Amino acid sequence: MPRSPRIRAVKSAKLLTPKVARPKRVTSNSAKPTRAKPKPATRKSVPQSKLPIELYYWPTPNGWKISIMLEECGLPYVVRPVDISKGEQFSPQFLAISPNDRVPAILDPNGPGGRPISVFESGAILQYLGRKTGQFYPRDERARVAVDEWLFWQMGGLGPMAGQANHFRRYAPEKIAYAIDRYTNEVNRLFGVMNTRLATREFLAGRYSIADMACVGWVRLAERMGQELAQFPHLKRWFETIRARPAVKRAFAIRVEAASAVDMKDPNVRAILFGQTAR
Ligand SMILES: N[C@@H](CCC(=O)N[C@@H](CS)C(=O)NCC(=O)O)C(=O)O
Repeated sequence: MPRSPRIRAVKSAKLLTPKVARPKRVTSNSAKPTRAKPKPATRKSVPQSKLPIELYYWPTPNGWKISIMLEECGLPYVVRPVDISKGEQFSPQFLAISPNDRVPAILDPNGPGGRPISVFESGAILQYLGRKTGQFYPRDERARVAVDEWLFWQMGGLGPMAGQANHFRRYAPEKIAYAIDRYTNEVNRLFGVMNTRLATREFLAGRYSIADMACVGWVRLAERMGQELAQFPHLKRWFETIRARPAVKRAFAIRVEAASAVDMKDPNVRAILFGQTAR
């Protein structure tokens, strides 16, 4: 029997309303660390180390990267849905931890030095969790460079190109052939690059790593980007191997009810998601 995902709550659409005591101070990477005075333990207070990581999440390929990593590492976490169709990504509380108004982000109550830390950008989160746990992100420099190469390849190439292919194929009000062909072809080229790489190794950087976790969600949605996995036999084998992992199954099984109810034809939703300019 597959274990259920290691999460405490998935239904709450209320942003930043943790069920556990919230840490007093969040130290972001850019902020100067502040030494918090140790508080005398009371019966009601929850020790920092026992607090789960908060995952600010929406069920998309970028969100899956992090739920997969948390599941793979067996880290306790709580899902905080951020309803991007309602504009919750622009709330001041969320912007304080994710200034790019995008999910995913995490808040780790037990960060470096035992103090809370928030992290945004899925690649940075994967690297942080890899360093924190010593898992799926090798310490050996040569092995780490290989993981970084494929992680950055995903962040700068596969993710953005697949995102645009999806947009122009499914959401653009006019079917612009040039844009559809441009991004569909680019995703096809990138799938080909992965397929060639995977012809000679089991995973992108040799061993299963955060680089594979970064890519798998985009391959899962291949059809939406106009791709046929049968064209890429090594990529298909890789995808099926990863999809069969119990942790990945648990991550993909997380349901956020509000997300299933989003109507992408709703003019309000479209204005929020597709009408963004500088604020
Ligand atoms: N580079 C960012 C991209 C994150 C991103 O694009 N997230 C999307 C969901 S997949 C989002 O938050 N969209 C909200 C919006 O478009 O307003 C990362 O990898 O974390």
